[in-house]
Formats: sequence, structure tokens, C-alpha cells
Amino acid sequence: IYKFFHSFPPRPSYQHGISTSGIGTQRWNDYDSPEEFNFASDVLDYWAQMEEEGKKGPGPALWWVNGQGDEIKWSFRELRDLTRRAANVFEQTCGLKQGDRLALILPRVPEWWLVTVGCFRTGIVFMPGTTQLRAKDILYRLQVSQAKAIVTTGSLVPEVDSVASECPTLKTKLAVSDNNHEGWLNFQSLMKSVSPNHTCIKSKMKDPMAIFFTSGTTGFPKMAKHNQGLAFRSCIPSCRKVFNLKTSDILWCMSDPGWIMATVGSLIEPWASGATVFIHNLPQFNPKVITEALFKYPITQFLGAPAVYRMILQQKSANLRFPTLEHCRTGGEALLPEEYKQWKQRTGLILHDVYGQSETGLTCAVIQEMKMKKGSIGKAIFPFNIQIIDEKGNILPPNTEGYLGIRIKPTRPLGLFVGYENNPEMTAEVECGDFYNSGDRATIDEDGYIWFLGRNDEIINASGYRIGPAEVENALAEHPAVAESAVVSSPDPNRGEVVKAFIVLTPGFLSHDQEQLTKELQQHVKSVTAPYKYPRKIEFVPELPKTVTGKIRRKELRIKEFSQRSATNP
Ligand code: BCO
Repeated sequence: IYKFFHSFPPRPSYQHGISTSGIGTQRWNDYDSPEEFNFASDVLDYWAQMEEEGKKGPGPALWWVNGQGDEIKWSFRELRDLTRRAANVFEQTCGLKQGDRLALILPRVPEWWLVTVGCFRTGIVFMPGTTQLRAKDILYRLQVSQAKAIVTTGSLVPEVDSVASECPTLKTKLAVSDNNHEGWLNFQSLMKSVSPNHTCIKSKMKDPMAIFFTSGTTGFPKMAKHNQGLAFRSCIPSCRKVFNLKTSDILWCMSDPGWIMATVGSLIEPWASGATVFIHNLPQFNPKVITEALFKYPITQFLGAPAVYRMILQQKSANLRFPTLEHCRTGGEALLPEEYKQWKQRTGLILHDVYGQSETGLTCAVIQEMKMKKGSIGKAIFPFNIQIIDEKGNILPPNTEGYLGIRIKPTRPLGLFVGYENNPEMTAEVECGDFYNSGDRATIDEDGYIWFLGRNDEIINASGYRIGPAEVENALAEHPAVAESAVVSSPDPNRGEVVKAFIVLTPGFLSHDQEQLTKELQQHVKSVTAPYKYPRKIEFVPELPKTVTGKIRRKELRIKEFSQRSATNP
């Protein structure tokens, strides 16, 4: 497929321009909130023009490699032309229009960036999902969102086809694939046949831009809807300080394209500053490949989940003195103080924390110029005003544990989600007095530094993934061996937390080999739902703890898991 993109007009030779500071997009100040904003026309096309006028440095917009010798470098001009084509594919060929929803389930291929920006240009609401999703996950997403279109990779075509007949709103199926699939349009072929001219829509700041599916304590994932403010926010000076990117920077964000972390870290943040997005299309996570890439390519900034850093550090004898790397950031779960120390010792670099959710994008950060306070996730990123609140939304005094709250009254800050789509009850539940209640426990000190303490509900945060227990319990319930189950979080030295299932077996399976059954059940979960959710620990129990009304007391099981850890690691 990459032959196709190489067949576009040859890459322009970059002129060594005058701006490497990224200052060019400082057209807005912290308090601006233009009525209209479109990241494609206002930001990307701006950088394309800077290139044309010789006013931007030589760095490409996207630098993509796959470890098999394939490489793509697109300038902002090329990106502009290609994404205009993508917009034409959606509007002209597929008949999609502003406000329609498009499920985007692709691995780290360059087309992910073309589709996303194509959506910006047309006002189509993109809904990213990881390629680990299975047929049922995809069915749920397509149905609940009433998606009109899906763009996915060839290997997921059979999964989509197995459920597409149950999705009456789905009109367009686009495959990014070397092969043609019956009933599917081929994205690459269509890209060749459409014009590179397209007029970007004038989106209003309040127009929807993206929907991220995010797991909750009960039921299926919710749809966190964001408007254009999510992208605009990264263009204001206070937010730009988080990464402090220059046009000469090359940022590698490790996140799978299915998460908000990728939308922000692999697209919005770097391109707001005219910097280069670096992507290695790792089909499987491999710390050795990451380490080699950090030597081979002139990457200056790196962003990954704590488990990524931990796994890199576990290569005991590897040289980690990366020649060009200047800044490293992490977020999603906690690293141990010892791991920060080791990273500093072995790389010479300080690891800075960021914190956010699908509902909030980047929320807190340790900014480079800030004094570090041990274990803190930093301070609120403007325009978010963060306070620690109780469940009624009352502000708690400094150094008191409570919920991390973002002020939404009198003004809802740009960049905070609009609400859970089609779910006013759940939206109301997280709106707590004058605050959005993140559900995350935290404390704040007198200087505004925040310490993340985890959750006291049933959501599991495993290697940076947010997993709802019901999703795993539903998957287990489909196996004949499972009479009932309770899924909770359990501590793990590598992943912070992992999914643990307590299972009551059906009578016919009581005498089965438990080791064998554990493997079978793990495999079963991997086959019916996204594999990252599978229970890495399973314990067979005669019964589950329940309340008098018969509700499973997951909290009791979770507390037991964590107290066992404390007992073994005092
Ligand atoms: O460990 P196992 O091998 O037993 O299982 C792994 C995979 O092998 C397996 N799997 C994946 N695809 C499969 C499959 N099995 C069958 N068929 C397939 N197609 O499933 C398990 C998946 O676990 P994993 O994803 O944790 O894999 P891995 O390789 O251990 O990756 C490690 C990490 C650290 C790279 C990964 O856990 C990770 O990417 N974590 C970060 C998640 C993240 O980006 N979170 C950010 C969310 S957004 C946010 O927080 C808001 C911020 C503003």
C-alpha cells in the first residue's frame, strides 16, 4: 500500500526556513475562544503555507517507519493535499457529511492520520478504536453511535462483516488493505481517483469533533464526546508549554491510535507546533525495537505509558543513552520512585508526568520549567481549574484526599468533553456541583501540585488501559464453565494493576484441570472481546461475596488483593 503513496508527486525539497520555534501558531492567547475553528484549515494548512513561503524548518509533518524497510515522510504540504483527497473520498464518493459518525479502527498506518484529518476537513465525527476490538465490541460501537461509516484494516473486515447486517445506519465500509474485499470500498484506490482540491468546512468551536469510548464501572463503554475545543486547546500558549515543542522536534507517542492519547500526542499536540510526528508501526510491543529506534532515529521527545518505560528498563544490559532524546513523558498509571530514578540514571533524562482521561484530554502535567515534587502528576493545565472535591462538589482543603474535580461553572473549559452521548444520566452523575468529577482520587498541596491516588470504584487501570469489570464478566459468562464471576483489579509489578477474575464454576467443570481451564478461559476472553482486557489472574472459588440483596461485593475482593500485596511488600 505504501507504493501508492510514494507514487504521489515527489516530495518537495524543504527549504531551510526561518521559524523553528513553533511560535507561528501563537495566533491565539490563553483566553481566546473563536467562534469558528478547524484544526485542518487553521493549523495544518497554516504550516503548509509556511513551508511554501520557506518560513518553516525542514522537518516533515509525519515520519512513519515499519521496521521492514518501509518509510514515509510527508511534509505539511503533502499532508494537506492527501487529507483534502481523503475529505473528497468521504464527501464525494461516500456521501458523508458534517456530523456523520465514522468508526476508525486502524493500526499505526499513515492512513489513520489521513482519515482523521479528512474528518476534520469535512466535520465528520471520528470515533477511534483499537484494532484489538472484536466483532461484538465493534457491533456495540457501531450500533450505539449510529455510525454511518467505518474505516478499518483488511484483517478486521471479516469481524465487521459478521455484524454489519445488524447495523442499519452503516452505509459505508472502507478498507485500508492491499486486497479488495467484497462489499467494501478500497481507501487507497479511491484516494487516487479524487481531486486534491477541497474546501474545508468552517466548523464552529461547539461542533462535535470526536467520540472516544471509555469504560465505566458498569455496563458497556460510554461515548465521551468532544467538540473542536479539544484541538483548539493545544494551540493556546499555556497548553503549548506542556511539550514545549519546536518545529524541529520529533515526537514519538507510543499510544495505540484507538486512544485519546494518540489523537492528542500523535497528532494534535505535535502538529499544533509544526513539529514532526514519528510513528513506528509496531505490530507487537517490543522494548528492544523501541530502544533500537530511539538510537536509529533523531527522536527528541517520547511519550508512553509507564509500563513502556518499565519494560525498557527491564533490559538490564541495554545502553539507554539515547543520542537525540531530550524529553520523556508518561501517564496513565503510576511508576515507582525507584523506576524514575533508574530512568534518570540510565538515560540521563528526567521522566515527566502527565495525567488525563478520555473525557478530559491532557489535564495535569509536570512542565519542564516546574520544580519537581516527588510522586506528583504536576499542576492543572490551563484552562482547567482543578480542585479536590467531595462527592457533593465541595472543595476540600489542601492535602486532603478527595476526587480530582475540574471546574465547569460558571464556565465549562475548552477541551473538556461535552458529555456522554445519549447518556444524560451518566453525564449528570459526573457533574458534581460546580465541577466535573473525574472519579480519580487525589490530593492537592498549597502550591497546586496534585498527587494521583487511584480509584476507589471498580474500574481497573491495567498498563494504562481503563477496563470496566462488567465487560470482562460478560465475556466470561459466555463460557459454559462459568456459573458467575467477579472481576477486580489486582496489583502487578509490571503493569501496575492487572485484571483478576474470581470464578464460580458450573458443576460440569468442577473436576477439570484448573491450570488448563485458566488458559482456556483467558483465550476465550481474548477471542470475544479486546484481548487487552483478558484476566491475567484467575482464581476459582466456591462462591462470591454478596450483599443481602445478592449484589457481588467486588470491593471486598479488591481490598483483599491489595492487602495481600501490602502484606508481602510491607
Ligand atoms: O500479554 P499477552 O501476550 O498474554 O497478551 C497481550 C497480547 O499478546 C494479546 N493480543 C493483542 N492482540 C491480540 C492478542 N491476542 C490475540 N489476538 C490479538 N489480535 O492481548 C494482550 C494485550 O495486552 P497489551 O495491549 O497490554 O499488550 P502488551 O504487548 O503487553 O503491551 C504493553 C503496553 C504497555 C504497550 C500496552 O499495555 C499499552 O499500550 N498500554 C498503554 C495503553 C494506553 O495507551 N492507554 C492510554 C489511554 S488514553 C488515556 O489514558 C488518557 C490520556 C489523556
